[in-house]
Amino acid sequence: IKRVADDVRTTKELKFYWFPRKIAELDSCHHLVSKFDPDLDQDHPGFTDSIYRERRKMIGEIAFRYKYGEPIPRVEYTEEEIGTWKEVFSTLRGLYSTHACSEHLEAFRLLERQCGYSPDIIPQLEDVSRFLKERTGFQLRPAAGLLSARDFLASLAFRVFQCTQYIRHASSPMHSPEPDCIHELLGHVPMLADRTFAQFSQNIGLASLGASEEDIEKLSTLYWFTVEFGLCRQSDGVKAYGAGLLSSYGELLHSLSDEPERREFDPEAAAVEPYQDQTYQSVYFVSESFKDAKEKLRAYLAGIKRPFSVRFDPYTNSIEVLDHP
Ligand code: NLE
Ligand code: FE2
Repeated sequence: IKRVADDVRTTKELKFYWFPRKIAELDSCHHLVSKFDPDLDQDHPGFTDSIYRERRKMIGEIAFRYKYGEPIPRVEYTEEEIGTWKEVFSTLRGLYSTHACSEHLEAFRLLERQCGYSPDIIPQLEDVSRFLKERTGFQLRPAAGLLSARDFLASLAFRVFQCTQYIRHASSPMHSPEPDCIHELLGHVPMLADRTFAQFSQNIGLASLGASEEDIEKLSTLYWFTVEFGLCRQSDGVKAYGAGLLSSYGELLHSLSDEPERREFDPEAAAVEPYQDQTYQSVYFVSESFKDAKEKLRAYLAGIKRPFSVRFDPYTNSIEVLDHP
């Protein structure tokens, strides 16, 4: 205890990054990364499609205007958009029984029964958010695109998941380098309905608050190789739990084929492993179980230095800062 107190004193003058302490302050955590913007990225499948770009702008506006506490506005999806959803939903649904982890399968069945998941309708974020809130306390808020890692991770600390609402371009349904509602609804949402996984996600978020740039980079890489592209061992073999796999027919097959390398999950290694955000990963990390992953993560996070510590107060949805200089 003494050593900790000394550490705090020596770092007293350290400045740290602003972070939200109240859930409503997530209203200012929506900085976008322009990497995959269809207006700016020539390789985006929607770059030459002005109708698609207009649509993205319109749906993005919902996110920019959104304030915490409001119901998430519903989007009336077009026939073409529903067509894309249907194609991906039907193809992936068939693959889940052999490729998805049991937690995902179980939540997916619930979503079909209670939340209208089906090939014919794109579920609305507001309905899904209510469903999740009852299961694990997670809730959704709309995001206009790929967010900065700092903003995105900060929301996880509050059990808020920032969700895109537009859909991928119709020309590339089986893999998208950027998030879209297919990725969120088929990949992330079922996993966020699992208690252990929800805690795992929140813990990464809590560790990110006020962290150095270097630690944010490590945490988002760790997030990448677990929440996005993680595999886990189950009684009937290695299965996918990463949302980036569960929303991409192409990569889900690839991840469990003989092609990529699979390594035991080790947070120290996963936090610095180079990753691939344009196409399939060449390396995946395999966890023994969520419980095991959560424990390993906890040990790793305890080693990150910050001049203060944080605690989430679920009664007020706010962050308490302890040992503050
Ligand atoms: N590759 C995923 C998909 O096609 O759904 C999206 C990954 C977003 C990080
Ligand atoms: Fe994602």
